[in-house]
Amino acid sequence: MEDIENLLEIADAVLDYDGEQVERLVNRELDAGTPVKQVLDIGLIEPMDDIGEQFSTGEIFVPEMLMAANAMKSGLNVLRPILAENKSEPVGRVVMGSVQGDLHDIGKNLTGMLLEGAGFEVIDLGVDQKPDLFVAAVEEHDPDIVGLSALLTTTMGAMKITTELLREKFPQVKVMVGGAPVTQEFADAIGADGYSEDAPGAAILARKYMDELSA
Ligand code: B1M
Repeated sequence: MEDIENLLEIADAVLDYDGEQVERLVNRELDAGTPVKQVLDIGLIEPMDDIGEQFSTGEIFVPEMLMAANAMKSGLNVLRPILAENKSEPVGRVVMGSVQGDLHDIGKNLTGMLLEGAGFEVIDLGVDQKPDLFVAAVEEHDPDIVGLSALLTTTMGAMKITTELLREKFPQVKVMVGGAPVTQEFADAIGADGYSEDAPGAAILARKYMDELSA
């Protein structure tokens, strides 16, 4: 119970847009031995849902949403080395990015960190990536998997175009999609190989693909 209260203090600091405090409290929890997943889920991810809700109801605006995102990132930066540890020989290579028109990158970054933690080499293209840039990145890096992230209903079209283009040009490369508005049905409809609703699920899916590719 005390642990939960400590974790809610992190969430409060995100809601106060106080990155320094988030960083300090996340370090405190790690020193105390609190499981990283709890710090991530309760301390960092859950308050972003509150932020989204506050934005939807007009209580806050884009600058506040950005400040909350930056506060959350201060905490993610502390967790990054832990989430990405266990590295040895890469089990596979993933190119990933947020699709054209989409500037959201927190979920993508988190997915990238967990893929690194699962042993993958991750080439992160960043945000707002045109379909052609994904194609060029596949030609350059020869990945096993491409991961696409979209957070806006308006950028799901770019996800569709990118997936179709990748499917046509590189049938051997697995395309994995995710992001808040994306669903399994949408993934199936656009011809993606797979969908995961969260970052840990994406790492599990990517491992499954590598098993299939090496079978
Ligand atoms: Co934006 N935004 N935003 N925003 N923003 C949402 C997404 C929104 C739902 C808020 C709301 O209205 N309630 C809404 C979208 C509505 C819709 O389309 N349905 C919205 C809007 C409207 C906008 C703008 C249009 C606002 C405006 O300008 N009027 C604008 C668009 C900018 C653009 O992209 N062109 C905009 C801008 C921004 C900021 C820049 C201010 C900032 C982003 C900062 C950043 O990312 N660097 C921001 C933020 C912070 C949010 C919310 C509040 C939080 C997003 C987030 O980081 N969540 C968001 C509301 C919400 O989601 N609750 C909102 C935490 C993160 C860990 O979750 O990214 O979902 P998420 O990732 C999850 C899963 O989706 C999954 O794994 C993660 C969890 O483990 N996942 C994958 C993600 N990618 C994956 C890939 C995979 C697998 C899983 O495989 C490859």
